[in-house]
Amino acid sequence: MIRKDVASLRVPPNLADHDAERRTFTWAAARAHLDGLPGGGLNIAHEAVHRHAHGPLADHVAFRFLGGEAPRDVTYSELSSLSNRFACVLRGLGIGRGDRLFVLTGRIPELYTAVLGGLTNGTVVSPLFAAFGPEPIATRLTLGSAAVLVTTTSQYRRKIARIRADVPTLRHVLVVDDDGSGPIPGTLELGPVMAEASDDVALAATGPEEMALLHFTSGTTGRPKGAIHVHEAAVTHWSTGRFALDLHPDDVFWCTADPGWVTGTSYGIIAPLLHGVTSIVDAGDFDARRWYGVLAEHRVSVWYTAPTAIRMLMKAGPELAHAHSYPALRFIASVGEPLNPSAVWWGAEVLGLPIHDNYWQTETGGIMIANTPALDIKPGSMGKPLPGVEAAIVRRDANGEVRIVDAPDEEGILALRRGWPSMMRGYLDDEERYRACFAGDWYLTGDLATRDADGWFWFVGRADDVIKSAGHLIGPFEVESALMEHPAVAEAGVIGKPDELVGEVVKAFVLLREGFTPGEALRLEILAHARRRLGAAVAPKEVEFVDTLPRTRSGKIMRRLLKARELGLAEGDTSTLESGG
Ligand code: 6R9
Repeated sequence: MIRKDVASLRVPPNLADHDAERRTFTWAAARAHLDGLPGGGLNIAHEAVHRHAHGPLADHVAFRFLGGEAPRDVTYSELSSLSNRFACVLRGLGIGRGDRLFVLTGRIPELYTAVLGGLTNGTVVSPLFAAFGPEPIATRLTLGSAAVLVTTTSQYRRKIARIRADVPTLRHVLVVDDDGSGPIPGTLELGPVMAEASDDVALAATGPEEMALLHFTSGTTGRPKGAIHVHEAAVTHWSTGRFALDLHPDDVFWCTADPGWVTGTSYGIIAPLLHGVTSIVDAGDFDARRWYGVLAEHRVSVWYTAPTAIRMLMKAGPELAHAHSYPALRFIASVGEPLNPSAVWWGAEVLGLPIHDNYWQTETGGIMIANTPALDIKPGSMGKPLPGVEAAIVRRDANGEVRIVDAPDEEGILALRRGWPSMMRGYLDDEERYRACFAGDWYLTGDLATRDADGWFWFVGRADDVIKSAGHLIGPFEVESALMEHPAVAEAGVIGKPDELVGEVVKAFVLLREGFTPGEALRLEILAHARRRLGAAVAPKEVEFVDTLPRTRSGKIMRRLLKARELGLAEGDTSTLESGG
């Protein structure tokens, strides 16, 4: 246990007494910290940007973009103006409220402008991960009925050109020229159209329950699910920014997640802006030496990162960390996958600050369970439910009824009582899968966990076959489908193979068609095929040829059995798997 002494914290935490705040907190009171719009409306872009642009924060830096030749600072008033210009561009193209805007770029300023400009215009925004290959991109653009896409010339030429015809709803593509390759027929160059656009546009008077963001996430089977989030979600982003990330006005905040994943949007864009703080955006990939440099040089005070990154820093050795000092750093949080107790301690020893694990999902829109600054840390635990959040461990009884498990330390499904503002409002066009997530008032996360006698929650494993690799959620079905498009592949079963560094790596078991023989050349060819289609973020790292794939009587591939074999467990003994996965 890491004991906290609130009096000794350099900055008094926003949440001085976790349990006491939970007793008095109301969402209505949190909502009162936002402006709202006349007539009961709410717009995330107004709360995050425009209201600050006309107040004392106008000249405060909203984003510091790293990755170009020199850091580029964008103030709240500049961000507001750029977002308005982008909204004006959309309007000029006939893109309005409820239309769908997708963004596929690296972490460049245009991504942030497009997201906030889209929201300003009342357009629904869906950021995609730039390391997706053409197939996951096409699937998401199609499911989401994309009307407009913002991307770069390099992404366009490599991925969009070949799938564009498959997405008939896609009316406009705006490109940022990132490789000097010049105009592409059928696209508009973003720079020039932005230069011509006016920044004097009326904010869309969106309602709190109007769709704002669409985040795709993966399930065990079938197509990706588009989790619908509404403008009201900003209330959770505000309160979790305050309580779980402890944001204070002078903070320099660095969320290392990409907006193509939910963390990078909720906490890489919205929450810090709601609090009027300065955020660091680093366009580069992980690099231990550079990351320590960013923390030190830009005087990051609150840092939100992920277990894989922390494990990579641990591996890089303490010397690199000690090449700098971090006098500004005061709070470190982590999310996305289980955080090893040793990583919590590593933070305390090497950086002088323990790492604070927290838990949530694409569906929950914001942090639900957290180790907050004043709360003692039990390393290995995800912490306690935040103010406004009620969590429980539940199980189905013999009749299929969901029952709350009251006894401590009993494993069951982690459930959250519905009612927090950033809960998804549905899966796009998939009412059935959405309904299946609930039992009465309880949202079932699909994660297995325990709660101890003191009320701390402990992650046990996922109840399904979804893979978490480097914090990124990957659906095995999407990978299997892409593999089966290779002429040699008859069938494929895909699992997450435990990995010390990235949590799990994607591994595929492949059954070849008649006439193809296993061999190194074919294995590499299948790996390359998958990488081309799916992109580096999703493609398997390992392919193993098999003679048979284990199946249920109904013909479904038993991924759990594949995993048991991989782990050298007795095949009948998949119970260990359930809790270990
Ligand atoms: C925010 C985000 C959600 C899944 C979730 C769980 C896993 C998230 C975790 C954690 C252990 C934590 N997860 N936080 N597992 N400890 N602190 O990651 O959203 O990409 O939708 O993933 O990630 O399995 O259900 P998303």
